[in-house]
Amino acid sequence: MKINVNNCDIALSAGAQRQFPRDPRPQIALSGRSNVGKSSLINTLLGRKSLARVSSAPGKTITINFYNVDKKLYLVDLPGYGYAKRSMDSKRSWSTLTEDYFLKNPSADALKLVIQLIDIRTGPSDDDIMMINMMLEREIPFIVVATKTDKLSKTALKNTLDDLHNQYFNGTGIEVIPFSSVTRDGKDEVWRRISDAIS
Ligand SMILES: Nc1nc2c(ncn2[C@@H]2O[C@H](COP(=O)(O)OP(=O)(O)O)[C@@H](O)[C@H]2O)c(=O)[nH]1
Ligand SMILES: [Mg+2]
Repeated sequence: MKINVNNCDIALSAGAQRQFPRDPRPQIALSGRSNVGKSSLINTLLGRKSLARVSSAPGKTITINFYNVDKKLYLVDLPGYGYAKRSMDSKRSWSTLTEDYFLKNPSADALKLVIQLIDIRTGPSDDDIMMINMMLEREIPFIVVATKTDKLSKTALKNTLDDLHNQYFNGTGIEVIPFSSVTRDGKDEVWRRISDAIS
């Protein structure tokens, strides 16, 4: 399928489950901690500077943003999780809206792939692991993308990827795709996975 990435816009910003799109167009969702680079990844995939809002502070209003890409798919920017300071607050680090997206989504069949972002320097957080386990349990297709590879030297990057694999993903069949929105490392690979998922 040919996708014209120049033909994209924000389709809607949903603050409640009833606002989720109900058309059958395939959805690719971005999941990850606040600040891990979800919005930057969307901008990189679409070759834009600032279609998706990139911020250094965790967002205040919780919305799910649906980006319409060439009327062929939605890229879905989910709220970042995991910035609660104390473990007692950990429940609150998950927004009800995100839960609704996965558990009460009228277009659940349209969700073709979740791109689970983790920071290459820190590896998966407890919340990331929880998210991955939820997707495994529910058989939601996903890939893991390790962001900010530009922050590591070539050698450190290779060692870190090996460590990540050995510590967390060995024998799971889960592959980690290195990515940087600064160097665009991994952009083509992520697009390939998206194309495969929607074809
Ligand atoms: N060096 C570097 N910084 C990045 C990368 N991706 C995101 N950032 C920075 O990380 C911060 C959070 O990015 P953002 O895309 O808003 O994360 P989000 O909260 O997951 O949407 C911003 O300051 C970005 O410029 C990357 O690949 N490399
Ligand atoms: Mg964002």
